[in-house]
Amino acid sequence: MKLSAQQWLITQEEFLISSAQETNFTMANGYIGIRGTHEEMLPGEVLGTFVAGLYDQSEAQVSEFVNIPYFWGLRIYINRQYLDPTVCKVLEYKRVLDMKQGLLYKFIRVKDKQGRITKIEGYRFVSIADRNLCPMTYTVTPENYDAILNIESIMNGVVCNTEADPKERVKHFVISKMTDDKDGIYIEAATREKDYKIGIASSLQVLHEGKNAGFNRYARILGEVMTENIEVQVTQGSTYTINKYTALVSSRETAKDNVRPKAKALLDGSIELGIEVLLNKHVQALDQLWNVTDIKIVGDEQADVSLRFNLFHLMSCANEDDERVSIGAKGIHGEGYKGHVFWDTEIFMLPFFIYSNPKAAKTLLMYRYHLLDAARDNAKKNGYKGAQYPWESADTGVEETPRWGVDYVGNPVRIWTGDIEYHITADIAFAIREYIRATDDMEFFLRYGAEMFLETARFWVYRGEYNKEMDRYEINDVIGPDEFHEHCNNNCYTNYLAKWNIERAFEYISMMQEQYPHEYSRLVTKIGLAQEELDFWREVSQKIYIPFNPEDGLMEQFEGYFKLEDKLITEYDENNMPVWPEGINLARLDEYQLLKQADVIMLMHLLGEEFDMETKRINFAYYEKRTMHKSSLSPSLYSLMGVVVGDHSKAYEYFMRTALVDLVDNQGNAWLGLHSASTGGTWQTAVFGFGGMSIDKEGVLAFNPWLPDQWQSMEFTIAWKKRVLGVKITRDSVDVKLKEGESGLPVRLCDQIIML
Ligand code: IFM
Repeated sequence: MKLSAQQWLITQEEFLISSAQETNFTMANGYIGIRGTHEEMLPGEVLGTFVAGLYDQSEAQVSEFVNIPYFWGLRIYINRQYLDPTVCKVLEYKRVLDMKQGLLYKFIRVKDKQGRITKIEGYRFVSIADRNLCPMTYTVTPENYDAILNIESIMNGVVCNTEADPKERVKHFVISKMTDDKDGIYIEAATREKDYKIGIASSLQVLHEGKNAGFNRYARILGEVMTENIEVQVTQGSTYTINKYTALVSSRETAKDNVRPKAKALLDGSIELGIEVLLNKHVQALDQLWNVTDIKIVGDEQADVSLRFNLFHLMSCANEDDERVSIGAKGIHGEGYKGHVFWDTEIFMLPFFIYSNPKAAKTLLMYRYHLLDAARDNAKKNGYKGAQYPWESADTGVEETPRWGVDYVGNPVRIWTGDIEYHITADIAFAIREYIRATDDMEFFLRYGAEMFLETARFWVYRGEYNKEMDRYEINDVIGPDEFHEHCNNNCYTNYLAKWNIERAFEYISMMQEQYPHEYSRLVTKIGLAQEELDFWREVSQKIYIPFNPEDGLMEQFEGYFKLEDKLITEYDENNMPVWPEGINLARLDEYQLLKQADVIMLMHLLGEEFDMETKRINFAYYEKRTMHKSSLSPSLYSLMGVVVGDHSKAYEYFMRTALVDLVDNQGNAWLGLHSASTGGTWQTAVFGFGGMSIDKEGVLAFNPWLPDQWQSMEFTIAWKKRVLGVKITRDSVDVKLKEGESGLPVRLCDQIIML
């Protein structure tokens, strides 16, 4: 294996234990995610292995992503003495995330206390081609000694969730089986609440010049740890290969009693193929994704590589073959937010998939469709009709937001988002429309999308409260995207999208009545929607109150917002993040106009065509000075809206802040997992912001780019209405080519329409 060219690599040169780096070096394939800890399981490292969609509650407040047994353990002993890299002198060290090949490479030369120098080099990956397989291979060279090496492969069940917090710590599984199959070992865990079975079969080989060189193989059961050991007589200067094959299967995808046979069969099959073939298959599958995903920026290496890093991890989160999972706020890269799915997926990540891998986008929307009944139950439980999607979602679709957390100063605090952050319901409707607009996938729309769209619209109709005095419908006691302010009335973003959801539902209804009468009547029968009810919908949609002052052009984030104490941001820290203005009481953030994250500006991005440029400019200028970007969902929005309104001054800075959020850990919480919304925000900033890509009023794909000073060009690929387009933007040109699909497609380049 040869490492790829520099623009594909993220390199760690220094031997250190960094939990942020563990996130950055996570290997994931949409099915499994394994954090980038070292194989030796070093002190201070927190092991993290997750299976998408595998949640369990046990003693936790709510269902959470189960941190399953860690199986990438590997230690080397020289004459039975552990070669501990934290005790040895590290002579050379490098770990490299090779994004082109989707692997984590390691090179280390260490000298132990006896002066013995050992070189270890190799890589590990989780296969995109065969999602259950997680192979690793290392070569070991004793540079100045002969010895017997003991190679110990470890499967470690001594892991739990929220390890660092004694109160929240939970062990979600018991080890239910451990067997030594003579040619490998097997452990099986069973989750304690839901009884999911997780079977892991693993096998170790030690080779010299392609031939088996190991002797004295034995397995050990050590409580919740199981090891497989092989000894090998090594001679100075010779190189030995350690292959560790692993197959993981869970009862999410097969019958419980088939978990073990399936894991074993997959393991045997992978050994037969060998590591190189497995790697080739994986790289080929990845290549196909990169062909439609990669973005090349010429003139700015840091932007180029860090953008690619975001794309790599975002695409590693999706499994286009599993409609029962979505992507959590922290990817499959950590325990943060308990693996839950938020609006982050539909609003921040989904556009990337819509325009690069529509099949994966559809799968993500199908996750919501499969949980539509749960959303209906949720609405009903809260006294409404229609479908109310949970703010935090896991596998069943019930509301999973924990009720308690801690605030910025460490005080216990009631979390209200699960009760009143309603906008996610409209966000999902918005995402459905975005998918349809870009793909024309009417089959999806008629079978699934329309039902979700109408049921979400229906929710808003009943969530509205009629204010007789003002003759308007209000949506009170909510949290909008900016979570510093809770229990707000008439949050502009929420109300606007609620109205939009109902109005677009009417458009879809007319379209279906005209073009798909049969499907329409099937749908209204299924959801029990009568014409009289639609009259009520119409009345509500026309009267939903939107807090907007036409005199100064400002949208008021929520009723009463402008009366709050006004503190402006004037200082920025070394990461260019806003510093709290002086005199702020962090326990009373609701008393100020300061925002946690984009709110009105978010709305103007999503529904760009509904606002004129002047309104966008006025609101951008107002809210930018008050946004603290305490959520990683925020900077990308200000970057791309900065470009839209022609305030380029900070567009690049905000872009880099977003692109580097995990790489330089500028929010200080990368250890919790990938900032997956921000990865999508990075893509959106590049394509919608700098690339200026939008859909114009006639539904034509349009490009009106602006490139940061140092960028000479940017190239990307777009999936659009069953075609694939290649886009190249230079400082003075935009070129769009049809790469695949039918010709005769109109595209707008700045003010000119061309036909592809
Ligand atoms: O969905 C976000 C929210 O907007 C801000 N707090 C974190 C959530 C998960 O990323």
